[in-house]
Amino acid sequence: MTTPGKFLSLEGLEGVGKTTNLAFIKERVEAAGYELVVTREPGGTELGEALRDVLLHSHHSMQAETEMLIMAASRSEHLASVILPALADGKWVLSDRYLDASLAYQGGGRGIGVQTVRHVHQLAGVTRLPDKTWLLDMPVNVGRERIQKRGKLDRIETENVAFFERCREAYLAVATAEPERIDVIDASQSIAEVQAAIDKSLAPLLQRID
Ligand code: T5A
Repeated sequence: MTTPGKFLSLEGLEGVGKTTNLAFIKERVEAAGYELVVTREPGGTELGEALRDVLLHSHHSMQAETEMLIMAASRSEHLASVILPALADGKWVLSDRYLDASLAYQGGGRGIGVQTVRHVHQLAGVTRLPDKTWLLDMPVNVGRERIQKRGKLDRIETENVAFFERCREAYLAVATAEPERIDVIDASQSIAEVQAAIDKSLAPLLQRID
């Protein structure tokens, strides 16, 4: 029987370094002999990538609830058609954002409430949580400075500082409620320090028992 793989996710506000650290984690997991599927949200499937375009790059105005439901629809598809099959096949999965992003952005930022967002995801069949999540955390203004250097902002990135403060607060509250799953990492440190912290909590997961 195939041993199921592990499900990992990276979370945090804009510019905290999620993309920067994906390659590092991939290299570590593969060096330990596991196959890793790297994916992202919103997105991760053909339908999800189309929904990502609507969410981030379209000029449709949308209610907070509409945004949440599209995120949940994209995630439901992603979980059922990419994440769960890969895990069942013994592969590991690393997702650049997952459910916690909706708890933070739609639950906290948009003010829908974390419990309501969780409930909607249960209805959408999103019942699998990651085995390990790294929440890269740092003051809102530091991340904003990093992404502003990059140029054009997407629909959500143009929100104001108060919105991102609410997202950060919700992320930290979820991490406090689930300390076993979520490791909060100070993302204002150097890249090497951030990666050393990730490595420390990844190492025990990589130990083979077979
Ligand atoms: N969203 C998403 C929701 O509202 N609800 C949801 O459910 C989901 C899933 C998605 C957007 O959708 C929202 C949240 C977002 O607004 P995204 O594609 O995930 O967006 O993109 P962003 O979060 O915007 O990703 P970014 O590319 O902006 O940020 P990253 O990936 O965290 O940062 P990264 O790695 O690109 O780094 C940014 C810059 O900082 C430097 C890097 O070199 C780079 O230049 N950097 C550092 N510099 C100094 N020290 C460090 N430690 C550094 N780490 C990185």
